[in-house]
Amino acid sequence: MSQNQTNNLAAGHRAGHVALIGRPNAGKSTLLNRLVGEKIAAVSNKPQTTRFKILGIVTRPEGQIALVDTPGVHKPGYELNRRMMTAVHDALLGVELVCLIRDASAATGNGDRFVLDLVKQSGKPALLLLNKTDKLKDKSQLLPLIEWYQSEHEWQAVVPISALKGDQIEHLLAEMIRYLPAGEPLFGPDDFTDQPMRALAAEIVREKILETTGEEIPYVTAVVTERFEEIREDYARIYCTIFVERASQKKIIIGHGAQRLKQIGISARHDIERMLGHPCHLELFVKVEKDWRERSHLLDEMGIKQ
Ligand SMILES: Nc1nc2c(ncn2[C@@H]2O[C@H](COP(=O)(O)OP(=O)(O)OP(=O)(O)O)[C@@H](O)[C@H]2O)c(=O)[nH]1
Ligand SMILES: [Mg+2]
Repeated sequence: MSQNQTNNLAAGHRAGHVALIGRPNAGKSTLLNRLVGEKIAAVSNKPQTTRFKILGIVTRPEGQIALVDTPGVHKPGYELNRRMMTAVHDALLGVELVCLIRDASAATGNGDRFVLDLVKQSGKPALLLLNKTDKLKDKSQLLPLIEWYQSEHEWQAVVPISALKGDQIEHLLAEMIRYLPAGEPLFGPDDFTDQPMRALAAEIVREKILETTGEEIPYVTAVVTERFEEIREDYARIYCTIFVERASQKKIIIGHGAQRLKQIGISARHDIERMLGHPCHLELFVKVEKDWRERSHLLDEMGIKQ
């Protein structure tokens, strides 16, 4: 054992994996980005934004948290959705602590019961995170919710938060670390995700599409980075393909006079450049691929694993 490792253990260092589980739109990816301090997951006001597990690493002197963001729990229809739900089950198996995230400003529905049952069945220690407290007029509105969840399950802690505004985030980190096992850091001090740059770039493009289009498009769109060329240390060329299912959807994404696609490209490039720390050239190509949500090889290519 190295001197560093001995020091870490003597200081009570803790480390482990923590899953973020919840209904679509509960704010899991917003919380992941907030805790990691980098934008690694796409966020949108449309449900089912996240499609695969995304690891985010939070390193503090007292512990290291490997956070696993997951797709929102929903009834799977297509192969895409079945894979999304497999990612949820997988995440639950591979962690030491589960965080159930609930939008505290929304009414309780069958979906909430379903998520609760998944957490219970996992048999893992769990924290209950009541998110979006900034939307509540009065914090006492949380009380019936807390009562219901506590009557259903034994939580290590209940933590009201606002992932968007950052309320109670340091307290939440301390609670997560507290329930992790003693151990050495699992990742290097500068690591913050398991996602390669090309995957992050594709997710940024997808987020911009969700931002600029209406209700129908999110579900039928996927983005793949076909080529990521690091021309110089300070310049990259990135080529992404946007998949849709029908010619009419392609028209929507491209927009009148190609204005929408241009807008998507500009705002995606802006975010990608910020992530890379240098300029890049971003080219977007829209392709109609009927039934891509059911086609295994395309889903594999998109990184949406079986
Ligand atoms: N007011 C408020 N909005 C929030 C908060 N957290 C997240 N949101 C918003 O809720 C919406 C959904 O956020 P996401 O982080 O994409 O939710 P998610 O749980 O990852 O959703 P899926 O990936 O679809 O399962 C976005 O519009 C966020 O800006 C919060 O604390 N307060
Ligand atoms: Mg998400």
